[in-house]
Amino acid sequence: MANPLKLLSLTAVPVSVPMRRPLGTSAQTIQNAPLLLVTLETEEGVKGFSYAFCYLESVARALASMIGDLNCYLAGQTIAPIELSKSITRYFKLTGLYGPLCMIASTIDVAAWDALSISAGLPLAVLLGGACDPIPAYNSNGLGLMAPEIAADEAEALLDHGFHGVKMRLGRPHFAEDLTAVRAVRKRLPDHISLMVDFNQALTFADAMRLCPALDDEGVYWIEEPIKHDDFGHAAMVASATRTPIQLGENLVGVVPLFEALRSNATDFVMFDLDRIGGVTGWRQASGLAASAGREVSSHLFPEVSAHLLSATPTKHWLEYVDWANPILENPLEIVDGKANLSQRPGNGLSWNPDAVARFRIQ
Ligand code: SMN
Ligand code: MG
Repeated sequence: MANPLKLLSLTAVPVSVPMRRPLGTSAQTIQNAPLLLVTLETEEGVKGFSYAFCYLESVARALASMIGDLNCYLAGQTIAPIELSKSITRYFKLTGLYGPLCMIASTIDVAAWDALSISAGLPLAVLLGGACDPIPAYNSNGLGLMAPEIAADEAEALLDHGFHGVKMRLGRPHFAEDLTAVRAVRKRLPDHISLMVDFNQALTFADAMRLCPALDDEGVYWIEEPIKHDDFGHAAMVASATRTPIQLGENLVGVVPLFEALRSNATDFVMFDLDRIGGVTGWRQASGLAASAGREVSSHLFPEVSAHLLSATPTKHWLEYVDWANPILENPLEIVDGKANLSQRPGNGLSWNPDAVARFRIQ
């Protein structure tokens, strides 16, 4: 039978949700998560949900108004994500589909796949061919650029719920300070706990060639984004000079740069950001590329939906867990023994708590 779902409306509500543990990166400190909550309604009454993490409140506000315009443009179209994606690409042909605009396209795609899996009566992971088993997660809340002993205390606290990994941010003005913090955290964590570190692109190429190998004997599981995220040629040199695996991918927009990163051996592992890689549709294409290049795939943010996608990713690796959306979710993602329990309901498991949405709404 032909897919009967047709898009009736798209609505978006920007919210700013206080974070339990602020995130101090080398680029910016984030205290509140600005989220854009998107609801896609179909003529058949099925609703699909998704959210974008917008980094800035101003971006969440701006994207909400663009979703309003796209609502008029897409109304009446069949919920066929590949076709919807072509329509959205055409809509943004002259602006280019980059930066926050690609978040809009991805978020609509995620909501469309949610509606499809709800109408099929299947969890998203199952619809995509995954097993729906629990996914190993590392706790990526907090652990920003803080004093070494405070970081060690926070790292220990982040092991609640049985997490087997945590990620700390690096990129202080002097590497000696980063090293002291890494040593303090590593010393406090049991040996079997993986410690990821994330520079958020803070290093120059020349510094990375020196400083990444300097972390090789410090018990670090991966080194994330040491240099500018799209400098693949230099990243490949850093990766071959460093025994610790290099991780990058959160800033890759669509599959073309991923293909380039893989082809130039810029990274040992890859991570996909659901809202930059192109939603569920983009992730599926990207996971095929990663599998063909023999690279393990982790997720970046959006743990609720990314858990479904990892479940259906042949080379799945780690889920990045953050609790930032929990206050506005009716059913926050459950972590048991360090693994994320995928929602077994049809769809991706997202739905909004109306009281919380009203409370945190950006005016
Ligand atoms: C990050 C996530 C969200 C905002 C800023 C930085 C970070 C990560 O790079 O990988 O978690
Ligand atoms: Mg990162």
